[in-house]
Amino acid sequence: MDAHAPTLFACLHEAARRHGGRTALVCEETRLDYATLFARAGRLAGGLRERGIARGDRVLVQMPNGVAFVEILLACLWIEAVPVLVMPNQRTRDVEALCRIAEPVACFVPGRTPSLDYPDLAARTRDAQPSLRHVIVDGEAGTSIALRDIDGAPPEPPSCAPDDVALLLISGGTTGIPKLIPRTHGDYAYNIQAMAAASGLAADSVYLAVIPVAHNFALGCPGILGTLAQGGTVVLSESAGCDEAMPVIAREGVTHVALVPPLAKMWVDARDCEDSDLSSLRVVQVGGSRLAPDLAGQIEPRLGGRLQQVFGMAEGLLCLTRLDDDPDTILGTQGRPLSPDDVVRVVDADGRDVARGERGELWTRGPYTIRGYFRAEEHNRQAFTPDGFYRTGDLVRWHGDNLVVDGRVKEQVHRGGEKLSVVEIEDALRSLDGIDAAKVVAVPDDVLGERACAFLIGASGNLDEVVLRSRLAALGLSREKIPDQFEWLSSWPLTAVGKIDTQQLVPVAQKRDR
Ligand code: OOB
Repeated sequence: MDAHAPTLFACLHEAARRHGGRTALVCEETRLDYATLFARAGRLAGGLRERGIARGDRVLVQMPNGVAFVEILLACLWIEAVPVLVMPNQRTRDVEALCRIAEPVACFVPGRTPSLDYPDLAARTRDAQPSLRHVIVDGEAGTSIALRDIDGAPPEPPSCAPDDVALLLISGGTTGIPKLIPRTHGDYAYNIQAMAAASGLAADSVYLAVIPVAHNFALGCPGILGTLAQGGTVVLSESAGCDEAMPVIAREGVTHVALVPPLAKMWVDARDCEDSDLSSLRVVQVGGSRLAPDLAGQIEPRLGGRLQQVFGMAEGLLCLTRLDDDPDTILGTQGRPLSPDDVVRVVDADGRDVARGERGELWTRGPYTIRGYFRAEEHNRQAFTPDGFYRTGDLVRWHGDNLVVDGRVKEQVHRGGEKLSVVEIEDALRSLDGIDAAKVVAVPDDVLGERACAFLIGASGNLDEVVLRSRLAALGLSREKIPDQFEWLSSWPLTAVGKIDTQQLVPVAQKRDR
């Protein structure tokens, strides 16, 4: 990274200086202007430093969408401590595993909520994790430290370098132990600024965060940090439900919002009865998992605002449709890389480039993509090539200048001798009357190696399997692509950020007697 590139902290600090009196944050009844937000973050930074938290120390942050999240993040950057951003509903097992790798000296948690006693959990983690000296609670603290009691004179702004690690993100994978992703000041500053430009976000924009801001999408694509670096207004909502979020869009004149596909579906369906004025919306970003073309087509008519598909990963690479792309590109592709310096290869199982337009695994290297996970040498040898490409595990193909994502390499069903694309089967299923949503997973099978199990959601009740098979055949789906098993659900199991959690579906399919 160029030594003169701006750092993440400098981008944000400069925006605060330029836009002091403008509204930076809105959360329920709280409204903070830039000057007040930075004054509060500075005092928190001073208090943390007085407690001995120093440059390079890792600090676990497991906070919901709220003002405290932003203040804590800014305070950490201020004293050059490295926040480890954990999703509020990330499982305890994950958090403990992350602690063993990151060895944080402090952790920030909310007060007790109806669903989880965060302070109690954090205190127990502290007992098991010798590095963890401070448990800081935004609420009733008990034996821990209350966030409101941390206060000190604001330190001098830091003089960090672009290559310094600014924050650690958590990998999105749902298998195994999550990995820590070191994002630097320089790469993340580029990330938020280039994404702000590509999504038309400027000082007069209002960004609504409904998915967890600990996730790269709502944090920096352009997310809350991209908005703050532009002098725009961030509106934080802890709930993504239409009844709460849509009136907020109307009240605050929200221009930008980011959704994951299951949430986009909920919002589109809600418009049958939810009639808040959404006419302020300019851009609706959807990403995180595959957006089916039929749902993509309903975003603009039902929510207003331009659809922008975002195919991204916490490891770096961001692909996105541009606001002035033609409708076929916006509805049918996941866009093209953010930076002209992103290098994308589409390769076969032996790592050879496939012909343009053929499907293969995406490998990438570029100015804001990591070259290795934090403290994971062994895993890094598999996840990165010797010349620095990140093996994403995503199956993609070029469609003109844009990429189409066809699922994950490991999600293909290896049935008998064939490799089946789950996306093709899901699209066929969803086109049938009575099926609202479909997810096909590969299930280990004694006879076939793997079989295809289709999980289905339909408002009008379960359809008979024989009928389903004949309808799929009538669509022209070849025999081996017709799922071996069908299971009906009333709702999806979701990951911490709200994607469908396929890992939870496999055991359900396995349990069923066949
Ligand atoms: C985002 O980041 P992660 O790290 O939670 O997950 C990354 C993975 C990708 O490798 C891909 O498998 C999947 O999520 N994914 C998509 C997708 N966007 C992400 N699959 C299909 N279509 C898409 N549009 O999920 C993320 C980070 C930044 C911006 C947006 C999403």
